[in-house]
Amino acid sequence: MENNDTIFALSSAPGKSGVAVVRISGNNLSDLFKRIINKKVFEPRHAYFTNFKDDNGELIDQCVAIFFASPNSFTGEDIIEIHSHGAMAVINKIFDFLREHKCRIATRGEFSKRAFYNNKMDLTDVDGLIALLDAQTDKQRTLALKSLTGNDSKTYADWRNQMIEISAYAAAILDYDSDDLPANIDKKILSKTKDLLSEIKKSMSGYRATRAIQNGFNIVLVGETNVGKSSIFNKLVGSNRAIVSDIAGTTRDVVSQQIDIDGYLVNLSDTAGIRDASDTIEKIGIERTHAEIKNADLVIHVYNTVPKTINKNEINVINKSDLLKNTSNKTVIYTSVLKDTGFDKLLNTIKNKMHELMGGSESKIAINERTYELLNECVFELDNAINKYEGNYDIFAEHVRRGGDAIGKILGVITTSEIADATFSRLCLGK
Ligand SMILES: Nc1nc2c(ncn2[C@@H]2O[C@H](COP(=O)(O)OP(=O)(O)OP(=O)(O)O)[C@@H](O)[C@H]2O)c(=O)[nH]1
Ligand SMILES: [Mg+2]
Repeated sequence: MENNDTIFALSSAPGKSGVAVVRISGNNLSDLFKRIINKKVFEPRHAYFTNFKDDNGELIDQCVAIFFASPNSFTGEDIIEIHSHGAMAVINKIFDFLREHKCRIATRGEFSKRAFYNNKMDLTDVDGLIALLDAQTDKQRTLALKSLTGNDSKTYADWRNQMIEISAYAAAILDYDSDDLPANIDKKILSKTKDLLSEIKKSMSGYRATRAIQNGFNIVLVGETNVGKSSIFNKLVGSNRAIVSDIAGTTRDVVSQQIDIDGYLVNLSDTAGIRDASDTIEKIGIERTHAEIKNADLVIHVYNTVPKTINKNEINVINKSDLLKNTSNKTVIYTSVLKDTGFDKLLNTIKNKMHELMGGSESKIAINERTYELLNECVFELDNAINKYEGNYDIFAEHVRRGGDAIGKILGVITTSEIADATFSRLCLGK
């Protein structure tokens, strides 16, 4: 623990609201609680209505206050929650009162940091909490909750325990008589390590899916000028966000908007139409289109007639189908912004493509940049154990042990203060 200060923060959103929640955490807060509710005795986890007064006897607000006794609280310390009216004037007055009672304002993520140091959460739980607070779509919410409720911690702890066991057996091969060890222990630990390595690698393949859920799928509309990319973009985002005109080369910059498709966050981008442009600005726009394509998870290629060659990795849309007599090609999707046709089919195809990109199933664990790096470290060590030990079980044991340490860092069981600090600073105030 860094210090024993009593800390407080506004845990609800700042600004005017119906109810505001101020949270206080520290050791032995019962006297402070008695003072707030103006009672000599109380029970934890009961809601007390109080005419909350400052030290001059002036009413601050009519509030509800709850006491959570250590260790059964979010931080593991005593916690007081004050539910007041959500006016800044009230909140400021409560803050003044708390400052006068030797409390200080919490730093970003300080509540969670205390929960971590009091073993209430491990770092993957904190990662889950950060992701949940950032969640905009339903898929983000469910993925974050899986991680927050300890699902990932169990998987990591299991992997780590297996590595500790394997490493202990490997070290024992040198120190003990083979009669004292389980039969074929050398073969067993090798095959166990291989199984573990493939399981970890498999889980890592879900990183793309997890990242797409967390940061959004990048879907980009491309095609020649004037085919109706901006019109389709506007149709999909549901507003006239991009300029539409019959002048070829209307869109010059990338226009992006976030939308929710089937619970997935999508970053949809409209781009400058591709042609042999002579105009300098249009040329830059076309360069940007190519950059967007590189960064895209999915490309929607818009045409006005069926092209000779079709790229199967893209969704091929033939727009302005109202002007066509023949709309029978099965490998493309015909749309008309003018007649408002074909968009159900287009949306369904986008949904199916997204599911396909996710590999059918979403990852067992929620992986972020921090955990991905450490998983890579683990894979590197297990790879080395298997391929470089050359009969030396001390080397084998050491690599597997390091692999286990990498997982320990994911959980925060093995931690440096930099890792913890970097994680907590991503939280908001009051968490
Ligand atoms: N008939 C018909 N016209 C359409 C349709 N969709 C778009 N248009 C018209 O086609 C013209 C070009 O549309 P935009 O959406 O600006 O085309 P764009 O591909 O974004 O063009 P650039 O930005 O220049 O690359 C406009 O006049 C639209 O009204 C359609 O489905 N049918
Ligand atoms: Mg356009």
